Amino acid sequence: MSSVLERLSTAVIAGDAENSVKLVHRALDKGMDPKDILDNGLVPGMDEVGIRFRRGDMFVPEVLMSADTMSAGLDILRPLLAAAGTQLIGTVVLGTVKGDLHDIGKNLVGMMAEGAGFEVIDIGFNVPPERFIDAIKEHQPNIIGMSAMLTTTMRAMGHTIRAIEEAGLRDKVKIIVGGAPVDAEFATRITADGYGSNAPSAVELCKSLASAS
Ligand code: B1M
Repeated sequence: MSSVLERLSTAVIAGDAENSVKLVHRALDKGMDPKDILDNGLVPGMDEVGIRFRRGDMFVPEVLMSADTMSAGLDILRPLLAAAGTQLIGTVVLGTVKGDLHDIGKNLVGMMAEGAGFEVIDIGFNVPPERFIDAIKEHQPNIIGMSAMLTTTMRAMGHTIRAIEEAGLRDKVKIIVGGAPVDAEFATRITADGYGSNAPSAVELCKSLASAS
């Protein structure tokens, strides 16, 4: 018989939110530490989802269901973790840049980053540079993540980085970019700190940047 935490990981992979909520409650009833339930139940499930998505064995709708399942479990644990003063890995502010209304990919990155243990502040789509700047001042994130899906809006990423520099905040954050028309060469050109080709790779990048900061 597998452990509650193993079954919780399996529920996340299967996108079975109802079961994951039951299993989180069962683990808490057994006296398990909320951080242990997060680190050894929910997170390994979401890590496996990332691996399968990258391999092409899972597709966007399934990943969204897994992310919802992860969020359902996290909703129960979040107040308990906060009460225990548990440190999350870091904070990520995410937005789709000015002029761009596409947010599905950005949402996927946010859900997976949350699943990996980040606090995610989603500032939406069509976000002008000044809103990114306000969010840096308000939330003091480790990482700013910008998404763009149009060749016409990817330029707004560079404008946003310049605005963050001009506001004197560039050394306070790492900046990553992603979205279909964006690539690593473009990211380097606009002086971003990194590029994620998909949601799992964006999360891996966030983890390495947060641990280095
Ligand atoms: Co639009 N659209 N769209 N659209 N749309 C595209 C992007 C397009 C490629 C379709 C096409 O022509 N074949 C094309 C862009 C062409 C170009 O610029 N080269 C296009 C166009 C032209 C337009 C309009 C201009 C159409 C019009 O009105 N004439 C218009 C623009 C509106 C605007 O933004 N100002 C428009 C509008 C829309 C809708 C509003 C109808 C809708 C968006 C709804 C929404 O997002 N809530 C929409 C959609 C759905 C698409 C397609 C069909 C799907 C996009 C999507 O969600 N993919 C898209 C065609 C396509 O891609 N097949 C298309 C799924 C998503 C999971 O993938 O977003 O790539 P993606 O995210 C991936 C990675 O890119 C990466 O990780 C994600 C998951 O692995 N990633 C990041 C994304 N952000 C990241 C951030 C990171 C790291 C990784 O770090 C921070």
